[in-house]
Amino acid sequence: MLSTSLQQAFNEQINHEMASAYLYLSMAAYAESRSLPGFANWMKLQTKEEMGHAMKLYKFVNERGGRVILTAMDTPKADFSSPTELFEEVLKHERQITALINKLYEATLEAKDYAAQVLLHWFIQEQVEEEASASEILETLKMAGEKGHALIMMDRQLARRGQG
Ligand code: OFO
Repeated sequence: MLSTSLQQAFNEQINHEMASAYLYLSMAAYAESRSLPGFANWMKLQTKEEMGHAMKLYKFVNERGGRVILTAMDTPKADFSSPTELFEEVLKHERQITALINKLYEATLEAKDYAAQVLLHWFIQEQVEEEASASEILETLKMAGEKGHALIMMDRQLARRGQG
């Protein structure tokens, strides 16, 4: 059985994951508006991944006899000055999520909730990948620049995400 305080902490993380999905969908919409379908593809797949994260936590809370309570989300950022700023925001956001996952993990250590710790090992590992992929794309954008050909190439590369 999940403790009351862990139940609340897990519900908060469900909110953060849903807010991540909402933010990435907003980023996808920005990319569509800039005629960058590859960037939009990457963001829409990211939205699905974040929904997956939220659902993993949702399932866990229910399996442990807890109660999922959903709460309001903030309006996500809609405007970005450039595709590079977009990925700067992705990386910043993922670093914030990593810090939240670490905090949640600390709460499970305090509560000696071993099952919750095992679940969070997956999230801790996932954050390593999330930060690495955002950082790699950001570095390429910085190196190659955002003008003409380089941006088109990057858009094509991001269009391939999810194609196996
Ligand atoms: Fe982007 O990893 Fe969940 O929030």
